[in-house]
Amino acid sequence: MNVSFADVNIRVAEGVGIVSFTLQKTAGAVGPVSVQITTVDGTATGTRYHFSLYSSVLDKRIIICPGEDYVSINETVLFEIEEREMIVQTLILDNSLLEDVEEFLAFLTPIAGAFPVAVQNSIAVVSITDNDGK
Ligand SMILES: [Ca+2]
Ligand SMILES: [Ca+2]
Repeated sequence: MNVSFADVNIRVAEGVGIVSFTLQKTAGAVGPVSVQITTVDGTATGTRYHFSLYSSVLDKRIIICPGEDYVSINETVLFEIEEREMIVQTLILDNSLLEDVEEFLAFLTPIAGAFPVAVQNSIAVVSITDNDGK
């Protein structure tokens, strides 16, 4: 059984809000299998933590992501027997800095389980295009 990124070259605008990775399971439908999806910084800088605070002015809670460009992923993804495709999403952070196109990588790695799984097209590159230029 194989799990792969459907698209290994993903281009998003900084203001897009969310980036989606489509994971596809092919070559057989036996058994639940797990893979790990992990992001690694390139020129784009991720964050692994958030904090929240309450704004009495807005009467709302505000979630702050102190990273600069996107929220990192380090998740185990389980495909059930019948599942062929899954989408993993994370946040792209819209700052107000004028920047070049920045990139980060997402990796798929197999997790040993009852059913063997291999990964193909296991590296996806996300390019974030700045939206603060003139
Ligand atoms: Ca911006
Ligand atoms: Ca920017």
